Amino acid sequence: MKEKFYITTPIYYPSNKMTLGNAYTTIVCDALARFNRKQGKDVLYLTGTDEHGQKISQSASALGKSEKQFLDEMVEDTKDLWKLLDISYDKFIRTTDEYHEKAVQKIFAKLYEKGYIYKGSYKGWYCTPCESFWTESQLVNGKCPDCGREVKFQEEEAYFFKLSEFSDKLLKLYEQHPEFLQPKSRVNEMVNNFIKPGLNDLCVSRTSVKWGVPVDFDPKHTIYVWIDALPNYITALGWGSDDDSLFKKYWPADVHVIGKEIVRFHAIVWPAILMALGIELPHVVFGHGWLMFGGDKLSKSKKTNEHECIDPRILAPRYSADAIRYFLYREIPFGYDGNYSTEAFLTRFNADLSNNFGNLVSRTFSMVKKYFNSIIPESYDLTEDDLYLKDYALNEAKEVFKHMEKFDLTKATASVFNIFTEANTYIQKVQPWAVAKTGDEKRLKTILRLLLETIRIGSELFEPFAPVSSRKVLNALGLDNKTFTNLDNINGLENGKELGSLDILFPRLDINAELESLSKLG
Ligand code: ME8
Repeated sequence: MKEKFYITTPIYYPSNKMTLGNAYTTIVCDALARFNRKQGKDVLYLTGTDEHGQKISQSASALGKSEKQFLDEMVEDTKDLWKLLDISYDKFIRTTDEYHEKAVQKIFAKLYEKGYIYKGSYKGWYCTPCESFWTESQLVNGKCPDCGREVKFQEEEAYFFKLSEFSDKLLKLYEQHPEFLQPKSRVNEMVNNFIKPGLNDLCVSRTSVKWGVPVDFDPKHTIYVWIDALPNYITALGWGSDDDSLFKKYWPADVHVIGKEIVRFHAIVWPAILMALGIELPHVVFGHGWLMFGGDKLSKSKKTNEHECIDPRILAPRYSADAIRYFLYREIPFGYDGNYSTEAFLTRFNADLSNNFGNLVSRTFSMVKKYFNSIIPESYDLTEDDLYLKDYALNEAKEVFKHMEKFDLTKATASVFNIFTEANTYIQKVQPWAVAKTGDEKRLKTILRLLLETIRIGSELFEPFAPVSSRKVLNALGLDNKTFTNLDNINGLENGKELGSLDILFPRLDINAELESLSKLG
């Protein structure tokens, strides 16, 4: 049986259109999903939307729409965006899907029966127009952080989850499974900021929120936020339904990829819920950093999102999804915060995609065309220069796998580009055009074959990150393999086969002209 790999994004709030920030996580997971598929694994890549709560109702009514109509439109926009960015998710869950709502009610009831959920009362600062509770520390100058109006201290009946009982078990989990929470620095954050000061029980129901899943045995309550959202990772697999075959096959998740601001919920609350239910824990929770723009976190509610120059819906058709994807993997050190700037994006586009990868492919293909009518030449004796490039490429290929094992997409893409850079250096060194003049056909054939093989290896490895351009190159090389093949040798191409034609992969940009035209957009 094939090894399985189950990967998830957070389920995003569709209270507003998805940003490049949400796209970031989805793009990251896509490379991991594609890489694992290319390793021959049976991959399930889950994403979706978190559709309950006051914010959704407010966003819908502000537009004069019902929640359902508003959500359907948002989900359509989200799915269109994922398509535009070549996201290869296998399943999309909506928390308003009936099977999810039923399974969440079942979880709530089960936790209640087992004594992990009890009835108490919730105290906080209530903003009547926003219908939202806030804690003291969330208030801004003593007023509602959303609308700035007066708040009043209020108490309401609510159910609580006994999170406080799980401190020791969680500490033991981090100790026994150091791989559970990554990057490592997040473990100290959890232990020092939350577990050591003492975990509070978690409020898991509200009577004031109408747009939510009702507690079936006490329907004036709706199930609040995390206990509705987190279980999506198991309900999507059919947990709690008549058909739980996917759950049996794919659970536990191999990795939940999330932003750092929700690590607390995934590394504390989620394992506690699973322990309480007696369900196995996910293998890894990876909390990546934030994508920043002009010093601010990119977020749905912030003005930065209104800049069209960072709207992936504008960027992708203009520069290709591959280019956006590559930039994010390469430029934002995976696991840490990183800046998005249009200038850095355009610069990388030219330097890496156009001048390095694109140029390597186009000059090699045009030499094979010029000297050998586009027929893939055979290889003869390798010189020292050839052996150096060969070993270099095969070694970097191994490095890519090591980095991916550690979820280090930034280093993985850097290793792929080391291969392209080295191949370009090799061309300058061995000067095939000069060899052509000497009439040494065997030598010329060997050089060009080695270059084609190096391009093959690089493109194979690049495919999970930049699927469209890499696949074009692989197809032009006559390959239609789905899984990684021949990454430990330079015999992956067929002698005598004709190369397919290739357009320019990444046409070089006039950076100043692009900056000017983008600045007019937003
Ligand atoms: O938190 N940089 O939904 P959400 C990096 N529904 N990642 C970013 C980002 C940025 N600037 N902005 C958003 C929720 N993200 C809950 C999750 S899961 C059971 C429930 C990504 O719409 C990142 O993955 O606010 C972050 O965790 C997520 O979007 C937040 O999405």
